[in-house]
Amino acid sequence: MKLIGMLDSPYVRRVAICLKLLKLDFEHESISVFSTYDQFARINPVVKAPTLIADNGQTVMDSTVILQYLATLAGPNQRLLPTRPDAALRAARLTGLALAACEKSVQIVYERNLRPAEKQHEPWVDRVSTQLFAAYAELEREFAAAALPIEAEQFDAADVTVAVAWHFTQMMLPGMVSKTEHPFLQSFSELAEGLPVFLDTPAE
Ligand SMILES: N[C@@H](CCC(=O)N[C@@H](CS)C(=O)NCC(=O)O)C(=O)O
Repeated sequence: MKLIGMLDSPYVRRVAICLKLLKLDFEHESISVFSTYDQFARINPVVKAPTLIADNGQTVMDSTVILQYLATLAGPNQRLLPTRPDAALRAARLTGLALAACEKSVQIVYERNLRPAEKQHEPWVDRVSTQLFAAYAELEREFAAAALPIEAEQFDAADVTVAVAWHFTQMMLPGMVSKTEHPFLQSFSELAEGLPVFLDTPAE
């Protein structure tokens, strides 16, 4: 199995960390959807990171879809995607919020880095920023209200995704989402980023 994509993508990083938590063997090829577009296109013509090349050679994209497939390889007792309805609902809610935060962060980064200055559209950036702040405000409320995992073994894919999302936004848009106004997210992120599996899968 091969994971294609750069770890500075939160989507690639969440899959890489989950692969390790599931103890599944995989190779990682750090290919960029931008600087090595043609090389990426030869693997997946849609050029989306992450792309997983399964053992039979078929390619699969979209981090959530990839994680659903990986959970089946890990067996019914895997705990990355909870199956109990209350735990699954909470994981779905956290994952949706964290992925929205990733998407809004990526949209701001693309607007700032890919568009020429004269073509930037501030009302769009304002709208996306408001959505980004709302996603993190909701996540902070969720995290304030529940016990958080401490050991890597306690992390499910939703926990990984929240930690990766927060780190990504702080890395790509420093100062945009206040750390002091999100103390639960910030301390959860510090804990997660200090775990061996996160240190072994660096975003930078
Ligand atoms: N919903 C997708 C989003 C993946 C995504 O947008 N990845 C970015 C890299 S961070 C990408 O492939 N960008 C190139 C493009 O969209 O053309 C997922 O969860 O995997």
